[in-house]
Amino acid sequence: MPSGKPTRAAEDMDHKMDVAVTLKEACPGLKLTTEPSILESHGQDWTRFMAPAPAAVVFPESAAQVCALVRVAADVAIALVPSGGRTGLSGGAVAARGEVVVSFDRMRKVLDFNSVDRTVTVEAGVATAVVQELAREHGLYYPVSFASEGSSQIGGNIATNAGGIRVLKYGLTRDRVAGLKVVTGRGELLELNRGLVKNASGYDLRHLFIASEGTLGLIVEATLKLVDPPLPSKVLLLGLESMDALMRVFDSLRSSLELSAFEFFTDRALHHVCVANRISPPFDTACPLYVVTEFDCPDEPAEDAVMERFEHCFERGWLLDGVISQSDRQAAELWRYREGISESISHFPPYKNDLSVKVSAVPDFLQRLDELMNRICPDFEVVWYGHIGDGNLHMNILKPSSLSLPEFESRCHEISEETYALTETIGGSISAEHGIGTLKQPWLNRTRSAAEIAFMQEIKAVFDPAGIFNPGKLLP
Ligand code: 2HG
Ligand code: ZN
Repeated sequence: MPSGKPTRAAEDMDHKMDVAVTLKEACPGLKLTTEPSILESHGQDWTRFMAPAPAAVVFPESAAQVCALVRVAADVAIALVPSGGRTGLSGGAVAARGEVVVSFDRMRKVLDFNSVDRTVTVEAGVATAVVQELAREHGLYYPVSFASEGSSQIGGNIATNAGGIRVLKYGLTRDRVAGLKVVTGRGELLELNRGLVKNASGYDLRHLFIASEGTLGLIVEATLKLVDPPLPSKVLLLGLESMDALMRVFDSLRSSLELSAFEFFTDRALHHVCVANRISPPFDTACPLYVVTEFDCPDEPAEDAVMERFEHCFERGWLLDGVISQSDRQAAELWRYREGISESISHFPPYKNDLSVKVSAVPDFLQRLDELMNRICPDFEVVWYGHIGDGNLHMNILKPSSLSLPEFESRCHEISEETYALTETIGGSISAEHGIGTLKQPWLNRTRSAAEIAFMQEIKAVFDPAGIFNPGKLLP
């Protein structure tokens, strides 16, 4: 028998077993697993840069079980990583250091629909698409929408303040949250804002939990505001001549149309979507840039306004080509060119940037970023797309097959230094809608001042005194 000090791997294994045994004893009704395939699936999100290594995954079924779990975890210092649909792109739901993953897969109840308040109250594990469907069934609309809405969960949407393609008209997840129930690091259940429209009774703690990335507490329930169903709409897919034309077209269209989305992508992005989905490009003319935009189009005057705007842009040389949807089916086909991009490049894998600047700064930002990429990484393929009507650019750097994942990551870190320095100069953010997680954490100071970060750390210590919630994420 070998003797001497236990190895690091053996210590890790012992720690994981201790954690599982402690939780099993202290929380007898809580479903817990250490099954390797579930540790792997539930210990990661869609980022591919960290290996999952949780000690266990737990599946609470009620807020009371979450409270009990947190009390035990705080007592014996067990780190908890909240996990929703795990569609995140910044490593916020990754458990790579022997943490316990708290999955909300068994908290999927719809608790209430109120037609007078126009709200729906759901447990945290309810999928975004279920809320959308529920709203539709009641003749209303839940406007937060993005490609992963079928599997992403409301708790995760709130924890990252998810955006998506309709922010231009309807705002972010934050704008939809009328009330929250959260479990703090002391194991207390807080009910925040109670679904009220007006509530001038002091600090609105609800907003601290939105975009907190699981670092302040566990969201167990949410009351969400629904809106009127949208008017009939149409989708335009446009081919553009230059980045400069992009914002001119945006300005021109929104001067007379009610836009609900204005999304862009480059020819490289189009190439990957077409290859992955075996579809043809939309136009015979190859264009450097494309826009998918959706707008209310309830009647003939609205259709006339679209044609008038299209001709205006075309005559000025901003547009090279365009097609307008004639049916819902065609609208969905046009959206596919934009919505399919992320998945079509996921196998490389890409290194993701989720940048935002003020809309007025978009042209300057795009041009300077393009120059920067050409200077510092001409050897990499960089794919651009995003919600450019909100000032949000998704810049994906694709891993060449010649580099290992760690080599690629280290090059991307060097690139990030410069990308984020530029973003800071322009007054932007290094995360528009994906969160900071672990991937962007080293650069938080490019977007938040030292004083802000210090306040954020103090706030965390108030809600999570034992430091058990998602340690290492968001904050240094
Ligand atoms: C999107 O807008 C998503 O498609 C994913 O936010 C962005 O893949 C990305 O970088
Ligand atoms: Zn996006």
